[in-house]
Amino acid sequence: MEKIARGSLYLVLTGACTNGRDALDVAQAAIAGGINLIQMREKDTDRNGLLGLGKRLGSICKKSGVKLIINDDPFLAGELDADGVHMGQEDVKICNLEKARRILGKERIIGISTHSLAQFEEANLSDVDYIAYGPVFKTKTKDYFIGINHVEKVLAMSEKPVFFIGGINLSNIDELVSMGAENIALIRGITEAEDVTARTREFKKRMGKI
Ligand code: 3NM
Repeated sequence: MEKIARGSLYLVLTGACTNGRDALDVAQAAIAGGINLIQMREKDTDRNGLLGLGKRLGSICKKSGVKLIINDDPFLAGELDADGVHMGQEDVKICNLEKARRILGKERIIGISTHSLAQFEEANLSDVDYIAYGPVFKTKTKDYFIGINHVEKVLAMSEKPVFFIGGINLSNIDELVSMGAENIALIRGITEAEDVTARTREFKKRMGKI
């Protein structure tokens, strides 16, 4: 089976962006709506906190066949027996991809963020299982965005599944899908929805997956 199914919707879960709701409840609701992967992305939580949250998220995800990806830290991903790790451009300076692969083995997922064509080209040649490309739209998480001009180029050259990320919502997803985007990753488009399950389902529908 492919590590990343075509047409995957990827929730990057950050507790600070849930409008005060429990991150686990939001995860559960997204799972009910058909989310395919969840990333635990908590930049301000200490390791013990991450271990606790990661265990609880892992158990929810396992029950429903959703993949759990841990942000930044392959050691933590291994310790949690998660499905994989997501590495940022800064993370790979601390732990390079070869080392991450040695820690996690070839069955687990390694994904990487890219923010330019040059970074994408480099990632495309490396041992990763998916490439995230963005921010494609304006997002509160980053102070810049790279736009959608190169979306088709990136898709044409890619050897791996590509997740587009950054500011994706119901008003702009159709444009991405019409350009050929198959996989989408997002935070607020899902975590800030009043009805997380319905919103997740709507994204899947727009992606042609319902
Ligand atoms: N990474 P939202 S954009 C976590 O471009 C993250 O690498 C990005 O949140 C990248 O869907 C981003 O709320 C934020 O814009 C995604």
